[in-house]
Amino acid sequence: MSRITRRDALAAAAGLAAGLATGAARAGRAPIPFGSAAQIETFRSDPRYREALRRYCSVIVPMNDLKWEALRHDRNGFDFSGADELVGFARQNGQALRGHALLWGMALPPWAKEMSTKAEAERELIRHIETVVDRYKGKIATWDVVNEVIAHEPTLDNPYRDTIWQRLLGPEHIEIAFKTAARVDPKARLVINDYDFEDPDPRIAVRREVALRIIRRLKDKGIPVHGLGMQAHLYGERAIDSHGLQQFMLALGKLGVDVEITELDVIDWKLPADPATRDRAAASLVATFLNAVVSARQPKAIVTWGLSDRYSWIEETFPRQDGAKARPLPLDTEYKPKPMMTVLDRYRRGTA
Ligand code: 9MR
Repeated sequence: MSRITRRDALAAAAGLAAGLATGAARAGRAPIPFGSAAQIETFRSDPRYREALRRYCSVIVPMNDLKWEALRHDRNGFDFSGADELVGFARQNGQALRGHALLWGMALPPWAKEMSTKAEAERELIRHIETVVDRYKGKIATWDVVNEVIAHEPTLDNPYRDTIWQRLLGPEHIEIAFKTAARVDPKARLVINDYDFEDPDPRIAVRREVALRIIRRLKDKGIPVHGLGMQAHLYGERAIDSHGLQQFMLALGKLGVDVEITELDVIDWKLPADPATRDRAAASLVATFLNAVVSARQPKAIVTWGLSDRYSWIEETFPRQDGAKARPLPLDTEYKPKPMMTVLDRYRRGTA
C-alpha cells in the first residue's frame, strides 16, 4: 500500500479545486434524489400513474392537497384526507416527502381571501402552520414554507408579491411563516420556493437578488431557512442563463442555503409541432439547465411537476396555437419514457 504524502495530498486538493473552478462535470457525481408532484384525483383514478410514481420517484410532493384551498374548506376545520392518502403512499414506498406550501397568495378558500385585519391574518397563518406542520412532523422532512412571495417583476424597492399576506402583514409574513414552522418542527428543512430564476432577462436578475435579500434578512434575524426551491417551469422559447445561474448558486452557498429543483417541466407552447423534435428540444433545455445548476451546487432534489404528459397544468395555461397536446414532462401520455427522462436518469443515478 502506498503512503499518501503531503505533496500528493496537496496535488489532489489542487486538482479538486481546479475541477470545481471549471465546474467540470465528472462521472461518479453523487446521485440526486428524484421525484414528482402527485395529484390526488389522478392518483385515485389511474393505476398506471401510481405505478409510475412508485417506479421513478424517491420523493413525492402532494401537488395541491397541502394548499389552504384543499385543507381549509372552512375557518375552523382541517381536511387532511387527500394529503394523508399521498403521505401514506409515499411512506409505504419508502419515499421522502416535500410539503407544498404553507403560505401562498393563491389557492386560498373564500373565507381566507376575506380576512381584513393584521391580527386576524397573523392568527390564522400561525394556527395553520402549527396544525399542518405538527400533523406531519417526522413524516414531511422538507417544507415549501413560502411560495411565490417575490413580485413577478420586482424592483429592489418593491420586491414582494401583492397577496393578502403582504397586504395585511407586510414583509413580516415571510418571517412569521418561517419562525412558526421552525418552532413546531425544529428538524424540518425549510425552503423558500419561487419561479423565474433561469433566463437572461434583467427581470430575472432582480428576482434572484430579491431572493438573496430575503434569505439574508431571515438569517440576520436568526430565523432558520435551509433552502431555495427553484420551480423551474422552463420556457421552450427562452434561453438558459447558465452563468447567471451559476453565480446565483454560489451566492446561495455563501449564505449557507441549499438549492432544490421543485416543479420542473417544459412550457412547450412555442416549440416545433413534430413530437420527436419537440421532445428533443425539451430534453436539451432541461439538460442545459441542470448542467448549469450542478456545475455550481449539488441540488438536494430534482422534482418534476407531474410525470406523464397525460396530466399537466401546462396544457391549460400555455395552450399551443396548433391545438396539439402539450409535452412538458418526462413520460409521454402512455407512460413511455421520453428523452427528458434519459437526462433526468443521469442525475438520479449519479452518472451525469
Ligand atoms: O399544478 C397545480 C394545479 O393543479 C392547481 O390547480 C394550481 C392552483 O392550486 O396550482 C398548480 O401548481 C402550481 C404550484 O402550486 C406553484 N407553482 C406554480 C404551479 C403551476 O401553476
